[in-house]
Amino acid sequence: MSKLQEVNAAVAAGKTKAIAGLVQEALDGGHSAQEILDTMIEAMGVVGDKFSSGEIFVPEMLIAGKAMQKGVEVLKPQLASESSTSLGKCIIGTVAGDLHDIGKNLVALMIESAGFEMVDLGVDVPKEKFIETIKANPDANIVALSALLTTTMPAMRDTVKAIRDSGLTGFKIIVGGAPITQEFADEIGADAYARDAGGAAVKVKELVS
Ligand code: B12
Repeated sequence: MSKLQEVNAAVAAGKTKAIAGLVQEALDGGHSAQEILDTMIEAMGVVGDKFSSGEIFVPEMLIAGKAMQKGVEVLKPQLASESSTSLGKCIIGTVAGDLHDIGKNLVALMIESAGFEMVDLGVDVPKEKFIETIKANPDANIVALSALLTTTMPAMRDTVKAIRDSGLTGFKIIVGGAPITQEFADEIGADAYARDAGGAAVKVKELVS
């Protein structure tokens, strides 16, 4: 089994103790941080499919998520190249009712390394909290919303609407997450959509330029 396959298998099996060492070994063996991240994301896809088919349950999904987070910790220095320029401030959070944060954290990391100061509100963030935070940070020029469940897409829609209805201006809204599409982003009035963390960093730079 190659090192990348070992990393993949360790995430899928939720090996939270072994994962950091395996990721480090993969890096030392010459694999890029992006390659290692890609194989971990692929493993999470398999975990999701097994959950859908009833082969595994929430605890297994949770432990795989923990393993992935520990693996990402090791990759952070490689993924986030220090940026000396300041492009502004980004407020990020996972919308109300949604507890998924692995993807959101990756997006935050990539946007931060693109040169933005980050205000991370965490998960299950009510729309009122986004508005309150935008008011408290008048220098914020990006608001980023994440949703991983089809059932929380309406909360994303409500959040964008509430932010627009608040009359606050001076920032752009970017949305993303597995069930989100460009079409949905357009429909709910977001300014931008990106499919993954790398794309999010590119998009936010475009939005403020
Ligand atoms: C790990 C996991 C969990 C963990 C979350 C742990 C954590 N700290 O995040 C736990 C166990 C808590 C969990 C719970 C549940 N989950 Co879950 N989970 C997953 C799983 C396996 C992996 C998610 C993940 O981390 N992927 C890896 C990251 C890197 O990818 P990502 O999140 O998609 O993020 C990338 C992009 O989407 C994008 N992105 C993300 N956010 C943003 C934001 C912006 C602004 C932008 C631009 C881009 C962007 O960039 C990211 C990086 O490239 C997925 C399956 C899957 N394939 O996604 C199911 C999945 C999302 N879960 C699912 C379900 C059903 C649930 C539960 C309802 C299960 C239950 N019965 O309780 C609960 C809901 C809890 C809640 N209220 O939120 C379903 C959703 C189905 C649907 N269509 O709605 C999935 C798809 C599994 C499945 N196939 O059925 N889950």
